[in-house]
Amino acid sequence: MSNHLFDQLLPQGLDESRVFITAGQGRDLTFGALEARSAQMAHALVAAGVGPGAVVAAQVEKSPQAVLLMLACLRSGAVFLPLNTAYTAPEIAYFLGDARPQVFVCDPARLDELKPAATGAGVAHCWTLDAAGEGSLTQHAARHSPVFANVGRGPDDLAALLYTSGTTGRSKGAMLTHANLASNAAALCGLWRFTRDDVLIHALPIYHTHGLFVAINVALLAQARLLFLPRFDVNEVLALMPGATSLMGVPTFYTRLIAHPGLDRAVSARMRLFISGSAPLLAETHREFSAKTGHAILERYGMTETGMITSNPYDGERRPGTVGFPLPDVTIRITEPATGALLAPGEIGVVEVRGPNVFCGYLNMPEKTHEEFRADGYFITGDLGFIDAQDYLHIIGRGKDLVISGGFNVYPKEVESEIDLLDGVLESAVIGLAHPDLGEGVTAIVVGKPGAALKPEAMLAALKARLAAYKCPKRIILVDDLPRNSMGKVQKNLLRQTYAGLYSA
Ligand code: MCA
Ligand code: AMP
Repeated sequence: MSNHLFDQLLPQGLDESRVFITAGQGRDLTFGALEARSAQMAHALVAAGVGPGAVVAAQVEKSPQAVLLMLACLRSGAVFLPLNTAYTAPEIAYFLGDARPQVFVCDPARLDELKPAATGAGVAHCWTLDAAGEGSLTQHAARHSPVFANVGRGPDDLAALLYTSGTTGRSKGAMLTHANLASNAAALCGLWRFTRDDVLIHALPIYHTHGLFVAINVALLAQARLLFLPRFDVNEVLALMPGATSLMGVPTFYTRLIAHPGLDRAVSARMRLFISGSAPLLAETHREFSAKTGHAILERYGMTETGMITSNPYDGERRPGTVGFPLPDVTIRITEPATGALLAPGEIGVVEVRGPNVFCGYLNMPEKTHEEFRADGYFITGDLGFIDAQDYLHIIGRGKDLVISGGFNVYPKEVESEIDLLDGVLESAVIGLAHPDLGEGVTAIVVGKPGAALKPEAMLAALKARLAAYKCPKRIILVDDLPRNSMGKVQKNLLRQTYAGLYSA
């Protein structure tokens, strides 16, 4: 039966002996193995009661087997829910409770800690998978046939569920269809000219759109090869560069590469494409990289809810400080945030997007979904920008209260809610401040209750038990009160000005 996304990613008749993922120490995965072993995993999922539309959640380290799990979900008709490995047990409990998966796969080292959350959410099977690709998932799969008749799935069926943080503090599960993912992968593969000759350095995590759907799906479509690194390590990336053709990364990858003495024209001579996204790439970083390597970084812009929206051109000028043009089939417009009225070129407003890439709603949140779409189907991104005279989109800020740290989104409200629960805290304001490595550093400004002796280190330790490490403030600043406007609203702009140079010292 036809399975919309899988049939495009892994069409029949592929050269089975070609290597798709190189992960070191005999852990390469060929296209043949991809087909056979994802079939075994799909059987295991079906045997565990996974039917069309069932959710399979995974909080696992990066490995080729984690990619097999994503493919097995597609094949069995399931909805794949990848979860950031930094999430704590309380965070996991929320996601499982909201998504109600049939199967949850986690790292064996965290099984005891996370099992109560899974049981509480009514998860039928809790399996394991470690960084080496071992665990009960692999054991279950090994018992099954390497041939699997894919469950039929059409373009509008759900393929994945990805949580994005919410401005109100509650994360929202963005529901992505087969067509959303297939159309975006095809557009990017063409636009960025990926072919069988490409070797992509893959140093991103695989639980977000960037590392999962942009990097892996584009490489699959092109039948290119991935060099899998467990995480970004500047020395390892430089060591792989002479044998590679492309890199996808967040701006922090590029600032760290620029700061390394090993980055030069010689090491990057065989590379044809450096792509950046997930957070703003400073024009200065673009220019410095170009000066050291001769390569113009190609910046693109996207969101979990939409996949990629715009990209600088492959040929043509890759203009620093801009995110380029809409992808084929995607349309964007700039509107007045409050009214939705269309703005003229050059005017700053909120970016809206429509196209086959745009998700179909937030799980269990029909009202939130309704609020974020215009009546004519445009999705309101919450990013502020303008379109210049040559049609390049510039993102100049965010209408939403959001901090992007090293490419990870942090919603201040979520962090403030946890800080406010700590003993002795009266109130808090969380802001993002310019950070030389992470782009923005999460910073908490905290007011104590009268007489309370707050200790930032102890506060941080308590926060780390509740919040993923990347969401925890890099600095906590204690103050007597927060600046407020006449309406009583905390003036975060003033706080951002006051502490602007905090991380540059
Ligand atoms: C790690 N830490 C961080 C971050 N990463 N803190 C703040 N922000 C971060 N991004 C914490 C660690 O837990 C650790 O805390 C401490 O900082 C030191 O970590 P370090 O060794 O410097 O971190 P790293 O392992 O080198 O990671 C930095 C990184 C990584 C390479 C920038 O965060 C990364 O790979 N980011 C990519 C994110 C990404 O894929 N975003 C795409 C999503 P402690 O010492 O307390 O334990 S957005 C998306 O998909 C949209 C659609 C799009 O447009 O792409
Ligand atoms: P996420 O919710 O993780 O999907 O993050 C999406 C957000 O990342 C967007 O709404 C933007 O604010 C930001 N983003 C992604 N790419 C870029 C970029 N190239 N420049 C500026 N912001 C970006």
